[in-house]
Amino acid sequence: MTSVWRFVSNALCRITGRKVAAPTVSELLVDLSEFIRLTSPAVPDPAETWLQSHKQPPPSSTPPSLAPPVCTDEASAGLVSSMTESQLENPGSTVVVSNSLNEFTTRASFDIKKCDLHGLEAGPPLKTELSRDEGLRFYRTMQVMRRMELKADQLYKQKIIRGFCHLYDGQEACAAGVEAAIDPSDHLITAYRAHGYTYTRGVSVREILAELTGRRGGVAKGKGGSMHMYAPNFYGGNGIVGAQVPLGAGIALACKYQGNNQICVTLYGDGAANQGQIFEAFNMAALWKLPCLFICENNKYGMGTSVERASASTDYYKRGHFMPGIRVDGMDVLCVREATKFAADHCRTGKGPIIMELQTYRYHGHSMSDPGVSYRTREEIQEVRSKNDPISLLKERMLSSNMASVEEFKEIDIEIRKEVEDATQFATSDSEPPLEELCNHIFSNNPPLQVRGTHPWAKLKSSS
Ligand SMILES: Cc1ncc(C[n+]2csc(CCOP(=O)(O)OP(=O)(O)O)c2C)c(N)n1
Ligand SMILES: [Mg+2]
Repeated sequence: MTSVWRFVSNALCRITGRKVAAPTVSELLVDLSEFIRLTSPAVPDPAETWLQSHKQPPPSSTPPSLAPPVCTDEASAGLVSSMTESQLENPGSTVVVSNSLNEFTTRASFDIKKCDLHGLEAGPPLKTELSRDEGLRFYRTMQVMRRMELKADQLYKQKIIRGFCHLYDGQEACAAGVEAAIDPSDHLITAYRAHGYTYTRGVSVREILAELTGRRGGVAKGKGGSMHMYAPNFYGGNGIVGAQVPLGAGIALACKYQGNNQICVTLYGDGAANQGQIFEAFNMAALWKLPCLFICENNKYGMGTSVERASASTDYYKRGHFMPGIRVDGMDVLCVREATKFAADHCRTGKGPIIMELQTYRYHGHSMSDPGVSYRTREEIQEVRSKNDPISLLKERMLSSNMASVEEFKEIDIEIRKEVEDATQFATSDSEPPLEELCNHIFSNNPPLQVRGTHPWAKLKSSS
């Protein structure tokens, strides 16, 4: 044992340049962490990358301190290996960092922000539990969305992606938290800012990016683009502001009619919240007690107009008037998950629809043609990034409660980078759909369902 100790200690001295062998466990650990720091080039924070691409200095302050977790379970020791990025780029190089020794907490409970309530006596809980596996899964899901959007930004600027393109970075906790609280067999419909939900509904990064570049391997065979992606129980991707809300109520009507205990999550923005058709949909959903969870993703702006300038009341969770509502911290994935569980349960138990307002923020401008800094200050964006970023919040929580290590997050980041790079490779090399496919795959059934007066394209044959 002593000789092993001396061997490891001496090896570390050689690597880290330390003159005397580390005599204590803590000194050895310091050496080890220094070694990891020296040999692992920092994975650039996506926030920094984005800011740099926008000629901005990186945010200076660190994420806020979080409520101390109450550990409920002790973990077994975990072995975490961390490959450096240079190793990824040069598979032949041999630097592998192993930091075993971590005793991870497998489950912890966290305080979450109280939701504001409308027409309800009780709301979601103020504490929630998180397992290490769930936490890592949330981190991964959000980080994939972030990286995918940053890649879309880059491809757009290179003119490889054309047309409309609305990015979702900043809002990742909404999609990850909602999806964690519903079942894949539940239904979901959203507006044009749809890349995040397309991913959480099960579409791969590869199919999403290939759709954005208009290639045949895209999820809509390269014919839909950014705003028109679909998957099982996912109805897009809708470009007309607010139009998806009555559709969502219709899907909820189908759920009720079929008695299958499913719900429809119907998402819209703060800008859409002022549209007339939203209130018509609310009325019918409440009248018929439809299992519809209306979610207003309040990201503070509709195009270049702030909510204060656009809305007589910015209490979007109260907009249903006769319908109950909750206002939720949409930057905290745990808060979103708990609130969605509560709201979904409300719908499923026959109480009818409910509104959930998720308070969130979009980092990018409205679309790729909007730099996003003429109607808000750069400082405002940086403030949110540095104090309220959904990914950093979760990461800090998990680190401060010993649920994962820095190296482990780094390793996940490297895997994700690779996944996104591979997807980009595909999305830029796959072929475009051939012209003879232009009129195919328009209808889901073949022959198309005849609806009197609504099929001016009836002469086109569908071969879906
Ligand atoms: C019926 C209709 N009116 C106007 C537009 C133009 N438009 C596109 S997005 C948008 C703002 C919507 O903002 P919000 O609902 O807050 O969604 P966000 O972009 O913030 O996700 C507007 C006015 C449109 N697409 N459809
Ligand atoms: Mg908005």
